[in-house]
Amino acid sequence: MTLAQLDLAADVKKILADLGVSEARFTGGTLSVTSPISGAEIGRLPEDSAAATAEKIEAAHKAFLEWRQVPAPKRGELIRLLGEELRAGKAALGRLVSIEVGKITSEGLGEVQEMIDICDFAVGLSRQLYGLTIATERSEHRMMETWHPLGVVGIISAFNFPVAVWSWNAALALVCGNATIWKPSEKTPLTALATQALFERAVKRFVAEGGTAPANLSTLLIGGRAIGEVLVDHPKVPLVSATGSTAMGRVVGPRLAQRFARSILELGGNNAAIVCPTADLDLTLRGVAFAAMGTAGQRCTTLRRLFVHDSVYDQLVPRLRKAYGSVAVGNPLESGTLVGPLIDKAAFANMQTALDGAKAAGGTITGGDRVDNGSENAFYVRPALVEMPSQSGPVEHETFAPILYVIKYSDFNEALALNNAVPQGLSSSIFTNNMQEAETFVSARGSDCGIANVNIGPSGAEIGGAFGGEKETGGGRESGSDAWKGYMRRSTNTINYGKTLPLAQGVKFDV
Ligand code: UN1
Repeated sequence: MTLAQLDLAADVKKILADLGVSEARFTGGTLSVTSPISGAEIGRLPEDSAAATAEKIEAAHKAFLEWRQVPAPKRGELIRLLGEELRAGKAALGRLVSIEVGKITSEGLGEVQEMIDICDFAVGLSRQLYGLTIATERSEHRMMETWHPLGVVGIISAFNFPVAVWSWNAALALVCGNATIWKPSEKTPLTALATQALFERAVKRFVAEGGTAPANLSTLLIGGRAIGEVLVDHPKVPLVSATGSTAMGRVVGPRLAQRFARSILELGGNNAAIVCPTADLDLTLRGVAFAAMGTAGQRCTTLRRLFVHDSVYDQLVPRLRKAYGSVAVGNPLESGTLVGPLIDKAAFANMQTALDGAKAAGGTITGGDRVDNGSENAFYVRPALVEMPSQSGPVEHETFAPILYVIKYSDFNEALALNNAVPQGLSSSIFTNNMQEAETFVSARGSDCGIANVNIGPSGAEIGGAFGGEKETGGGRESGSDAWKGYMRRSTNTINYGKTLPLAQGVKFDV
Protein backbone atom coordinates (compact mmCIF):
# COMPACT_ATOMS: atom_id res chain seq x y z
CA MET A 1 0.00 0.00 0.00
CA THR A 2 1.36 3.44 -0.85
CA LEU A 3 1.38 6.20 1.75
CA ALA A 4 -1.24 8.11 -0.22
CA GLN A 5 -3.64 5.16 0.11
CA LEU A 6 -3.36 4.98 3.89
CA ASP A 7 -6.46 6.34 5.59
CA LEU A 8 -4.78 7.49 8.77
CA ALA A 9 -7.61 9.86 9.67
CA ALA A 10 -10.02 6.91 9.80
CA ASP A 11 -7.53 4.94 11.88
CA VAL A 12 -7.22 7.83 14.35
CA LYS A 13 -10.98 8.28 14.52
CA LYS A 14 -11.48 4.64 15.41
CA ILE A 15 -8.75 4.61 18.06
CA LEU A 16 -10.11 7.75 19.73
CA ALA A 17 -13.73 6.54 19.50
CA ASP A 18 -12.76 3.23 21.15
CA LEU A 19 -11.14 5.18 23.97
CA GLY A 20 -14.34 7.17 24.41
CA VAL A 21 -13.08 10.52 23.07
CA SER A 22 -15.99 12.39 21.50
CA GLU A 23 -15.51 13.48 17.90
CA ALA A 24 -16.14 17.11 18.79
CA ARG A 25 -12.81 17.10 20.64
CA PHE A 26 -10.81 16.47 17.48
CA THR A 27 -12.87 17.68 14.52
CA GLY A 28 -14.13 21.06 13.40
CA GLY A 29 -11.61 23.06 15.42
CA THR A 30 -8.77 25.41 14.53
CA LEU A 31 -5.69 23.35 15.43
CA SER A 32 -4.82 21.18 12.46
CA VAL A 33 -2.80 18.04 13.14
CA THR A 34 -1.09 16.06 10.42
CA SER A 35 0.58 12.69 10.48
CA PRO A 36 4.24 12.83 9.48
CA ILE A 37 3.75 9.39 7.92
CA SER A 38 1.83 10.77 4.94
CA GLY A 39 1.41 14.48 5.63
CA ALA A 40 -2.38 14.00 5.72
CA GLU A 41 -4.53 15.85 8.21
CA ILE A 42 -5.73 13.56 11.01
CA GLY A 43 -7.50 15.99 13.32
CA ARG A 44 -8.72 19.52 13.85
CA LEU A 45 -9.00 20.38 17.49
CA PRO A 46 -10.89 23.18 19.22
CA GLU A 47 -8.38 25.29 21.17
CA ASP A 48 -8.49 26.74 24.66
CA SER A 49 -8.49 30.51 24.96
CA ALA A 50 -6.31 32.34 27.48
CA ALA A 51 -9.41 33.01 29.61
CA ALA A 52 -10.45 29.35 29.52
CA THR A 53 -6.90 28.40 30.52
CA ALA A 54 -7.00 30.67 33.56
CA GLU A 55 -10.36 29.14 34.57
CA LYS A 56 -8.94 25.64 34.20
CA ILE A 57 -6.01 26.58 36.44
CA GLU A 58 -8.42 27.87 39.12
CA ALA A 59 -10.40 24.63 38.87
CA ALA A 60 -7.21 22.59 39.12
CA HIS A 61 -6.27 24.54 42.24
CA LYS A 62 -9.61 23.59 43.83
CA ALA A 63 -8.91 19.96 42.95
CA PHE A 64 -5.51 20.23 44.62
CA LEU A 65 -7.05 21.53 47.87
CA GLU A 66 -9.09 18.31 48.11
CA TRP A 67 -6.56 15.87 46.71
CA ARG A 68 -3.84 16.84 49.20
CA GLN A 69 -6.13 15.54 51.95
CA VAL A 70 -6.26 12.05 50.43
CA PRO A 71 -3.59 9.78 51.97
CA ALA A 72 -0.68 9.19 49.64
CA PRO A 73 -1.09 5.37 49.34
CA LYS A 74 -4.72 5.99 48.30
CA ARG A 75 -3.48 8.46 45.69
CA GLY A 76 -1.18 5.68 44.58
CA GLU A 77 -4.22 3.47 43.98
CA LEU A 78 -5.43 5.92 41.31
CA ILE A 79 -2.08 5.67 39.57
CA ARG A 80 -2.18 1.88 39.85
CA LEU A 81 -5.50 1.99 37.98
CA LEU A 82 -4.00 4.37 35.42
CA GLY A 83 -1.26 1.80 34.87
CA GLU A 84 -3.94 -0.86 34.30
CA GLU A 85 -5.76 1.34 31.78
CA LEU A 86 -2.48 1.97 29.99
CA ARG A 87 -1.80 -1.77 29.86
CA ALA A 88 -5.25 -2.36 28.37
CA GLY A 89 -4.85 0.55 25.93
CA LYS A 90 -1.20 -0.08 25.07
CA ALA A 91 -1.75 -1.28 21.51
CA ALA A 92 -4.17 1.53 20.65
CA LEU A 93 -2.19 4.34 22.26
CA GLY A 94 1.09 2.99 20.87
CA ARG A 95 -0.36 3.00 17.38
CA LEU A 96 -1.65 6.52 17.84
CA VAL A 97 1.85 7.63 18.92
CA SER A 98 3.20 6.04 15.75
CA ILE A 99 0.63 7.81 13.60
CA GLU A 100 0.97 11.21 15.23
CA VAL A 101 4.77 11.27 15.66
CA GLY A 102 5.96 8.77 13.06
CA LYS A 103 7.64 6.38 15.51
CA ILE A 104 8.16 2.79 14.42
CA THR A 105 5.72 0.33 15.99
CA SER A 106 8.06 -0.99 18.71
CA GLU A 107 8.96 2.56 19.74
CA GLY A 108 5.32 3.67 19.83
CA LEU A 109 4.56 0.71 22.09
CA GLY A 110 7.77 1.33 24.02
CA GLU A 111 6.63 4.83 24.81
CA VAL A 112 3.43 3.47 26.39
CA GLN A 113 5.51 0.87 28.26
CA GLU A 114 7.53 3.75 29.68
CA MET A 115 4.24 5.21 30.97
CA ILE A 116 3.27 1.90 32.56
CA ASP A 117 6.70 1.62 34.18
CA ILE A 118 6.51 5.07 35.76
CA CYS A 119 3.02 4.28 37.07
CA ASP A 120 4.41 1.18 38.78
CA PHE A 121 7.24 3.26 40.19
CA ALA A 122 4.83 5.94 41.44
CA VAL A 123 2.55 3.38 43.12
CA GLY A 124 5.49 2.11 45.19
CA LEU A 125 6.59 5.67 45.82
CA SER A 126 3.17 6.55 47.21
CA ARG A 127 4.17 4.57 50.33
CA GLN A 128 7.70 5.96 50.45
CA LEU A 129 7.42 9.75 50.57
CA TYR A 130 9.86 9.73 53.46
CA GLY A 131 11.31 12.59 55.43
CA LEU A 132 14.22 12.42 57.88
CA THR A 133 14.27 12.60 61.64
CA ILE A 134 17.27 14.71 62.59
CA ALA A 135 19.23 14.75 65.87
CA THR A 136 18.52 17.99 67.69
CA GLU A 137 20.88 19.89 69.99
CA ARG A 138 18.11 20.58 72.49
CA SER A 139 16.83 18.14 75.09
CA GLU A 140 13.22 16.97 74.93
CA HIS A 141 12.95 18.15 71.34
CA ARG A 142 12.47 16.33 68.11
CA MET A 143 13.35 17.64 64.67
CA MET A 144 12.02 16.15 61.47
CA GLU A 145 11.19 17.02 57.95
CA THR A 146 7.92 16.31 56.22
CA TRP A 147 7.08 16.52 52.55
CA HIS A 148 3.88 18.21 51.45
CA PRO A 149 2.16 18.62 48.10
CA LEU A 150 2.97 21.81 46.21
CA GLY A 151 -0.20 22.73 44.32
CA VAL A 152 -1.00 22.76 40.62
CA VAL A 153 1.85 21.36 38.55
CA GLY A 154 2.05 22.61 34.95
CA ILE A 155 3.41 20.20 32.37
CA ILE A 156 4.60 21.40 28.96
CA SER A 157 5.65 18.52 26.73
CA ALA A 158 7.32 18.20 23.34
CA PHE A 159 6.21 16.29 20.24
CA ASN A 160 8.88 13.60 20.36
CA PHE A 161 7.73 11.88 23.55
CA PRO A 162 4.17 13.12 23.38
CA VAL A 163 2.79 11.03 26.25
CA ALA A 164 5.65 9.44 28.22
CA VAL A 165 6.96 12.79 29.42
CA TRP A 166 3.49 13.69 30.70
CA SER A 167 3.39 10.43 32.63
CA TRP A 168 6.82 10.92 34.23
CA ASN A 169 5.57 14.20 35.61
CA ALA A 170 1.93 13.42 36.25
CA ALA A 171 2.38 10.02 37.92
CA LEU A 172 4.82 11.51 40.43
CA ALA A 173 3.00 14.81 40.86
CA LEU A 174 -0.33 13.08 41.52
CA VAL A 175 0.94 10.58 44.12
CA CYS A 176 2.69 13.54 45.73
CA GLY A 177 -0.75 15.14 46.18
CA ASN A 178 -0.72 17.75 43.43
CA ALA A 179 -3.15 18.47 40.63
CA THR A 180 -1.70 18.62 37.12
CA ILE A 181 -2.44 20.69 34.06
CA TRP A 182 -0.91 19.70 30.75
CA LYS A 183 -0.11 21.60 27.60
CA PRO A 184 1.11 19.09 25.01
CA SER A 185 2.91 20.13 21.84
CA GLU A 186 0.63 21.62 19.19
CA LYS A 187 1.98 18.89 16.92
CA THR A 188 0.73 16.04 19.11
CA PRO A 189 -2.55 16.86 20.86
CA LEU A 190 -4.33 13.67 19.74
CA THR A 191 -2.21 11.34 21.83
CA ALA A 192 -2.83 13.75 24.71
CA LEU A 193 -6.60 13.44 24.23
CA ALA A 194 -6.27 9.66 24.26
CA THR A 195 -4.13 9.73 27.40
CA GLN A 196 -6.56 12.04 29.15
CA ALA A 197 -9.38 9.62 28.26
CA LEU A 198 -7.43 6.74 29.83
CA PHE A 199 -6.83 8.85 32.92
CA GLU A 200 -10.53 9.62 33.19
CA ARG A 201 -11.30 5.90 32.97
CA ALA A 202 -8.93 5.30 35.86
CA VAL A 203 -10.66 8.04 37.87
CA LYS A 204 -14.05 6.44 37.22
CA ARG A 205 -12.84 3.09 38.48
CA PHE A 206 -11.17 4.73 41.47
CA VAL A 207 -14.41 6.46 42.45
CA ALA A 208 -16.40 3.24 41.88
CA GLU A 209 -14.01 1.55 44.31
CA GLY A 210 -14.89 4.20 46.89
CA GLY A 211 -11.93 6.52 46.30
CA THR A 212 -12.19 10.29 46.54
CA ALA A 213 -10.97 12.04 43.42
CA PRO A 214 -11.98 15.64 42.81
CA ALA A 215 -12.93 16.82 39.33
CA ASN A 216 -10.14 18.52 37.34
CA LEU A 217 -7.31 16.61 38.99
CA SER A 218 -5.67 16.28 35.59
CA THR A 219 -6.56 18.86 32.96
CA LEU A 220 -5.60 19.17 29.33
CA LEU A 221 -4.93 22.46 27.54
CA ILE A 222 -5.09 22.50 23.77
CA GLY A 223 -3.40 25.30 21.89
CA GLY A 224 -0.21 27.19 21.27
CA ARG A 225 2.26 29.48 22.94
CA ALA A 226 -0.28 31.97 24.32
CA ILE A 227 -1.86 29.43 26.66
CA GLY A 228 1.56 28.13 27.64
CA GLU A 229 2.32 31.66 28.77
CA VAL A 230 -0.81 31.78 30.93
CA LEU A 231 0.37 28.59 32.62
CA VAL A 232 3.89 29.92 33.15
CA ASP A 233 2.70 33.25 34.57
CA HIS A 234 -0.20 32.09 36.75
CA PRO A 235 0.34 32.61 40.49
CA LYS A 236 -1.55 29.39 41.30
CA VAL A 237 0.98 27.24 39.45
CA PRO A 238 3.98 26.80 41.78
CA LEU A 239 5.86 24.46 39.44
CA VAL A 240 6.11 24.07 35.69
CA SER A 241 7.93 21.13 34.19
CA ALA A 242 8.80 22.02 30.60
CA THR A 243 10.38 19.86 27.92
CA GLY A 244 11.51 21.39 24.64
CA SER A 245 14.21 23.49 23.07
CA THR A 246 16.82 25.53 24.93
CA ALA A 247 15.26 28.61 23.30
CA MET A 248 11.93 27.76 24.96
CA GLY A 249 13.67 27.18 28.31
CA ARG A 250 15.38 30.56 28.11
CA VAL A 251 11.93 32.16 28.04
CA VAL A 252 10.13 29.89 30.49
CA GLY A 253 12.91 29.61 33.12
CA PRO A 254 13.36 33.34 33.85
CA ARG A 255 9.61 33.96 33.81
CA LEU A 256 9.06 31.33 36.46
CA ALA A 257 12.04 32.55 38.49
CA GLN A 258 10.67 36.07 38.31
CA ARG A 259 7.66 35.04 40.35
CA PHE A 260 9.72 32.57 42.46
CA ALA A 261 7.95 29.57 41.02
CA ARG A 262 9.86 26.37 40.47
CA SER A 263 10.83 24.92 37.14
CA ILE A 264 11.94 21.52 35.93
CA LEU A 265 13.58 22.17 32.58
CA GLU A 266 14.35 19.38 30.15
CA LEU A 267 15.93 21.13 27.19
CA GLY A 268 18.29 20.38 24.34
CA GLY A 269 20.90 17.67 24.25
CA ASN A 270 23.98 17.27 22.08
CA ASN A 271 24.97 13.85 23.22
CA ALA A 272 28.30 12.21 22.51
CA ALA A 273 29.90 8.79 22.73
CA ILE A 274 33.58 7.95 22.91
CA VAL A 275 34.77 4.73 21.26
CA CYS A 276 38.02 3.58 22.87
CA PRO A 277 40.70 1.18 21.57
CA THR A 278 39.38 -1.77 23.65
CA ALA A 279 35.70 -1.31 22.73
CA ASP A 280 33.70 -4.33 21.59
CA LEU A 281 33.01 -3.05 18.10
CA ASP A 282 30.00 -5.31 17.39
CA LEU A 283 28.29 -4.03 20.50
CA THR A 284 29.39 -0.46 19.74
CA LEU A 285 27.97 -0.65 16.23
CA ARG A 286 24.56 -1.74 17.54
CA GLY A 287 24.62 0.82 20.36
CA VAL A 288 25.56 3.66 18.03
CA ALA A 289 23.05 2.66 15.35
CA PHE A 290 20.07 2.70 17.72
CA ALA A 291 21.15 5.82 19.57
CA ALA A 292 21.92 7.84 16.43
CA MET A 293 19.30 6.65 13.93
CA GLY A 294 16.48 5.46 16.21
CA THR A 295 13.37 7.68 16.39
CA ALA A 296 14.82 9.32 13.23
CA GLY A 297 17.25 11.21 15.46
CA GLN A 298 14.41 12.99 17.26
CA ARG A 299 15.08 12.07 20.88
CA CYS A 300 16.62 14.61 23.21
CA THR A 301 19.01 11.76 24.09
CA THR A 302 19.89 10.96 20.44
CA LEU A 303 23.58 10.35 19.81
CA ARG A 304 24.87 13.26 17.74
CA ARG A 305 28.66 13.23 18.20
CA LEU A 306 30.93 10.19 18.01
CA PHE A 307 34.60 10.34 18.96
CA VAL A 308 36.44 7.31 17.63
CA HIS A 309 40.01 6.40 18.60
CA ASP A 310 42.30 6.37 15.57
CA SER A 311 43.30 2.74 16.23
CA VAL A 312 39.73 1.49 15.62
CA TYR A 313 38.42 4.18 13.28
CA ASP A 314 39.01 2.19 10.11
CA GLN A 315 37.35 -0.88 11.60
CA LEU A 316 34.25 0.84 12.91
CA VAL A 317 33.46 3.71 10.58
CA PRO A 318 33.17 1.72 7.32
CA ARG A 319 30.76 -0.65 9.10
CA LEU A 320 28.76 2.31 10.31
CA ARG A 321 28.67 3.77 6.80
CA LYS A 322 27.29 0.46 5.58
CA ALA A 323 24.60 0.44 8.28
CA TYR A 324 23.63 4.00 7.36
CA GLY A 325 23.36 3.01 3.71
CA SER A 326 21.17 -0.02 4.36
CA VAL A 327 18.96 0.88 7.35
CA ALA A 328 15.27 0.49 6.43
CA VAL A 329 13.72 3.95 6.08
CA GLY A 330 9.98 4.15 5.45
CA ASN A 331 6.47 3.77 6.75
CA PRO A 332 6.91 3.28 10.50
CA LEU A 333 3.75 1.17 10.71
CA GLU A 334 5.31 -1.50 8.50
CA SER A 335 7.32 -4.21 10.20
CA GLY A 336 10.99 -4.09 9.31
CA THR A 337 11.17 -0.29 9.19
CA LEU A 338 13.72 1.16 11.60
CA VAL A 339 13.66 4.84 10.64
CA GLY A 340 10.37 6.65 10.18
CA PRO A 341 9.76 10.20 8.96
CA LEU A 342 10.88 13.53 10.37
CA ILE A 343 8.10 15.37 12.13
CA ASP A 344 7.62 18.02 9.43
CA LYS A 345 9.05 20.12 6.62
CA ALA A 346 10.79 22.53 9.00
CA ALA A 347 12.69 19.61 10.56
CA PHE A 348 13.82 18.56 7.10
CA ALA A 349 14.93 22.12 6.27
CA ASN A 350 16.89 22.33 9.55
CA MET A 351 18.61 19.07 8.76
CA GLN A 352 19.64 20.27 5.31
CA THR A 353 20.95 23.55 6.74
CA ALA A 354 23.07 21.63 9.28
CA LEU A 355 24.43 19.37 6.55
CA ASP A 356 25.32 22.37 4.39
CA GLY A 357 27.14 23.87 7.37
CA ALA A 358 28.97 20.62 8.01
CA LYS A 359 30.11 20.46 4.41
CA ALA A 360 31.36 24.04 4.61
CA ALA A 361 33.31 23.07 7.73
CA GLY A 362 35.04 20.25 5.88
CA GLY A 363 32.67 17.36 6.59
CA THR A 364 32.27 14.27 4.39
CA ILE A 365 28.64 13.20 4.28
CA THR A 366 27.14 9.74 3.79
CA GLY A 367 23.34 9.82 3.38
CA GLY A 368 21.19 12.74 4.49
CA ASP A 369 19.16 12.85 1.31
CA ARG A 370 15.40 12.77 1.11
CA VAL A 371 13.79 9.39 0.53
CA ASP A 372 10.86 9.79 -1.79
CA ASN A 373 7.89 7.85 -0.48
CA GLY A 374 5.40 9.27 -2.92
CA SER A 375 4.02 11.96 -0.64
CA GLU A 376 5.30 15.49 -1.01
CA ASN A 377 4.17 16.42 2.51
CA ALA A 378 5.99 13.60 4.29
CA PHE A 379 9.69 13.97 5.00
CA TYR A 380 11.69 10.78 5.04
CA VAL A 381 15.47 10.98 5.04
CA ARG A 382 18.35 8.59 4.91
CA PRO A 383 20.23 9.18 8.20
CA ALA A 384 23.44 11.11 7.72
CA LEU A 385 26.88 10.07 8.88
CA VAL A 386 29.22 13.02 8.69
CA GLU A 387 32.95 12.60 9.15
CA MET A 388 34.30 15.87 10.49
CA PRO A 389 37.86 17.14 10.79
CA SER A 390 37.04 18.87 14.09
CA GLN A 391 34.22 19.76 16.47
CA SER A 392 33.03 22.98 14.90
CA GLY A 393 30.08 24.59 13.10
CA PRO A 394 26.82 22.63 13.35
CA VAL A 395 28.47 19.95 15.54
CA GLU A 396 28.15 22.34 18.46
CA HIS A 397 24.38 22.68 18.05
CA GLU A 398 21.48 20.31 18.46
CA THR A 399 19.75 19.61 15.16
CA PHE A 400 16.67 17.47 15.78
CA ALA A 401 17.35 15.03 12.94
CA PRO A 402 19.39 11.88 12.31
CA ILE A 403 22.84 13.37 11.80
CA LEU A 404 25.82 11.72 13.45
CA TYR A 405 29.09 13.65 13.36
CA VAL A 406 32.15 11.42 13.62
CA ILE A 407 35.51 12.77 14.75
CA LYS A 408 38.79 10.89 15.13
CA TYR A 409 40.79 11.26 18.35
CA SER A 410 44.08 9.91 19.64
CA ASP A 411 44.17 10.85 23.33
CA PHE A 412 41.52 9.86 25.90
CA ASN A 413 41.63 13.17 27.76
CA GLU A 414 41.18 15.02 24.50
CA ALA A 415 38.04 12.95 23.77
CA LEU A 416 36.72 13.63 27.26
CA ALA A 417 37.31 17.35 26.78
CA LEU A 418 35.44 17.23 23.45
CA ASN A 419 32.53 15.40 25.12
CA ASN A 420 32.24 18.27 27.60
CA ALA A 421 33.00 21.13 25.20
CA VAL A 422 29.41 21.85 24.07
CA PRO A 423 26.85 24.00 25.91
CA GLN A 424 24.40 21.11 26.38
CA GLY A 425 24.79 18.43 29.06
CA LEU A 426 22.10 15.76 28.82
CA SER A 427 23.53 12.34 28.02
CA SER A 428 26.81 10.67 27.11
CA SER A 429 28.45 7.27 26.68
CA ILE A 430 31.77 5.54 26.52
CA PHE A 431 32.44 2.25 24.75
CA THR A 432 35.46 0.62 26.36
CA ASN A 433 36.66 -2.46 28.19
CA ASN A 434 39.36 -0.49 29.95
CA MET A 435 38.34 -0.04 33.56
CA GLN A 436 40.31 3.17 34.06
CA GLU A 437 38.66 4.85 31.10
CA ALA A 438 35.19 3.67 32.11
CA GLU A 439 35.56 4.78 35.72
CA THR A 440 37.15 8.09 34.75
CA PHE A 441 34.24 8.77 32.40
CA VAL A 442 31.69 8.43 35.22
CA SER A 443 33.88 10.21 37.81
CA ALA A 444 33.91 13.85 38.89
CA ARG A 445 36.45 14.70 36.20
CA GLY A 446 34.58 12.71 33.57
CA SER A 447 31.44 13.43 31.58
CA ASP A 448 29.68 16.60 32.73
CA CYS A 449 26.25 15.30 31.64
CA GLY A 450 23.25 14.27 33.72
CA ILE A 451 23.53 10.79 32.20
CA ALA A 452 26.86 9.02 31.64
CA ASN A 453 26.74 5.43 30.38
CA VAL A 454 29.29 2.69 29.81
CA ASN A 455 28.90 0.28 26.90
CA ILE A 456 25.38 1.38 26.08
CA GLY A 457 24.32 4.36 23.99
CA PRO A 458 23.14 7.66 25.46
CA SER A 459 19.44 7.16 24.63
CA GLY A 460 16.74 4.83 25.85
CA ALA A 461 17.01 5.47 29.59
CA GLU A 462 14.91 3.43 32.01
CA ILE A 463 12.47 5.28 34.28
CA GLY A 464 14.15 4.13 37.53
CA GLY A 465 16.95 6.71 37.35
CA ALA A 466 16.55 10.46 37.55
CA PHE A 467 16.36 11.83 34.01
CA GLY A 468 17.76 15.18 32.98
CA GLY A 469 20.90 17.12 32.26
CA GLU A 470 23.18 20.01 33.10
CA LYS A 471 24.17 23.33 31.51
CA GLU A 472 21.84 24.39 28.69
CA THR A 473 19.84 21.19 29.14
CA GLY A 474 18.31 23.03 32.07
CA GLY A 475 19.26 21.10 35.20
CA GLY A 476 15.85 19.52 35.86
CA ARG A 477 15.36 15.93 36.95
CA GLU A 478 12.26 13.87 36.26
CA SER A 479 11.21 10.26 36.57
CA GLY A 480 13.00 7.95 39.03
CA SER A 481 15.38 8.12 42.00
CA ASP A 482 14.39 11.04 44.25
CA ALA A 483 13.06 13.27 41.44
CA TRP A 484 9.73 13.20 43.36
CA LYS A 485 11.16 15.76 45.78
CA GLY A 486 10.88 18.35 43.01
CA TYR A 487 7.10 17.99 43.16
CA MET A 488 6.79 18.54 46.93
CA ARG A 489 7.65 21.19 49.46
CA ARG A 490 9.82 20.35 52.42
CA SER A 491 8.80 21.42 55.88
CA THR A 492 11.29 21.27 58.77
CA ASN A 493 9.52 20.74 62.08
CA THR A 494 10.99 21.13 65.54
CA ILE A 495 8.80 19.87 68.38
CA ASN A 496 9.38 20.64 72.04
CA TYR A 497 7.86 17.95 74.25
CA GLY A 498 9.45 19.29 77.47
CA LYS A 499 8.51 21.99 79.92
CA THR A 500 11.52 24.28 79.35
CA LEU A 501 12.46 26.39 76.38
CA PRO A 502 16.17 25.94 75.62
CA LEU A 503 17.18 28.15 72.70
CA ALA A 504 19.47 26.95 69.94
CA GLN A 505 23.08 28.09 69.82
CA GLY A 506 23.01 28.66 73.60
CA VAL A 507 21.18 31.97 73.30
CA LYS A 508 19.74 33.29 76.59
CA PHE A 509 16.60 35.38 76.50
CA ASP A 510 14.91 35.30 79.93
CA VAL A 511 12.16 37.85 80.34
C1 UN1 B 1 13.15 12.84 25.20
O1 UN1 B 1 13.66 12.63 24.10
O2 UN1 B 1 12.53 13.91 25.43
O3 UN1 B 1 16.08 8.07 27.36
C2 UN1 B 1 13.13 11.85 26.28
C3 UN1 B 1 15.34 8.13 26.38
C4 UN1 B 1 13.85 8.12 26.65
C5 UN1 B 1 13.36 9.49 26.92
C6 UN1 B 1 13.77 10.54 25.94
N1 UN1 B 1 13.59 7.28 27.78
O4 UN1 B 1 15.74 8.19 25.23
